[in-house]
Amino acid sequence: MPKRYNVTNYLRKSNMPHIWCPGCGNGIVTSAFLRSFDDLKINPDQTVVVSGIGCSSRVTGYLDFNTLHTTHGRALAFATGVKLGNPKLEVIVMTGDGDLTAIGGNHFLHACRRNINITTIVFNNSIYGMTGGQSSPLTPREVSTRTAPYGNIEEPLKISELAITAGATFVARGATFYPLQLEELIRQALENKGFSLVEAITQCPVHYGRASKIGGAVEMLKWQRDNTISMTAANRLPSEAKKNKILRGVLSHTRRQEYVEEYKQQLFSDKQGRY
Ligand SMILES: Cc1ncc(C[n+]2csc(CCOP(=O)(O)OP(=O)(O)O)c2C)c(N)n1
Ligand code: SF4
Repeated sequence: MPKRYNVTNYLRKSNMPHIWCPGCGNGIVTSAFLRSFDDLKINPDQTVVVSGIGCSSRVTGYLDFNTLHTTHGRALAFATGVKLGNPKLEVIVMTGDGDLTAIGGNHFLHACRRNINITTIVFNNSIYGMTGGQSSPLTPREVSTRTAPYGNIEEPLKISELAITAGATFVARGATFYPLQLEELIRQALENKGFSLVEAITQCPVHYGRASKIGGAVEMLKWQRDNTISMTAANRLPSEAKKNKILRGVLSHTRRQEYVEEYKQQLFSDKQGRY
């Protein structure tokens, strides 16, 4: 018997209908998050979900937690303040690839470097959805967007690899074609005591589907099926068979001291770490 989740209990039904287009992957990422949250039995009243600006960042309007819908690129800056102000809170950032890596890129690097206990879920649709399909730092080369009509000539950031290099202690990549794996990755990220990033590859059929010429939502999901591979499967394959495939799974899980803990110790070392 499949497990039943109370996902709809966490939604602000008064804010429905949502603004997301038919076929958009944002709902799949959101429900994967809610299932893992429900499974871990985290107290929603002790949880703060923070977002920036973008289609994906509208998620905070739909979640019945303590939510902060902040300014473009600044979700991690606000979240850092919340976590330092009250370290007992579970702090989660939900953000778009543009929000996190373009205008918010600097905050992202420093949150990874500090290893602050915040779980960040980035909806990676490889484009700016909300503003009409401009290139984001994650848009692949050659894709023609509103800001690169002759094709993107910039090398895309490898966001998960960047997070690992910058010091995040849990980094994973999932995709909306594989919602159960995505749920499991988010669960592990929420359990990690330190900075966690889950890169969720998701589809924006309206802008990226057209720009990339992949097509509509169904074709975009099939693209994920054909172009991504789980780490477990990849480990069994010869290198030629997994060439050019995007890896899904836990890419890195390390341990080191969490920022707020160390900050507390330094501040209150004479008072046994009372905060
Ligand atoms: C300071 C500032 N600059 C630019 C914008 C315009 N803007 C709003 S959303 C957005 C991009 C959103 O893209 P992304 O974060 O990838 O989210 P998506 O809409 O694709 O989910 C931009 C540039 C803004 N709101 N504020
Ligand atoms: S524009 Fe794209 S990202 Fe935004 S809601 Fe529509 S499909 Fe989703």
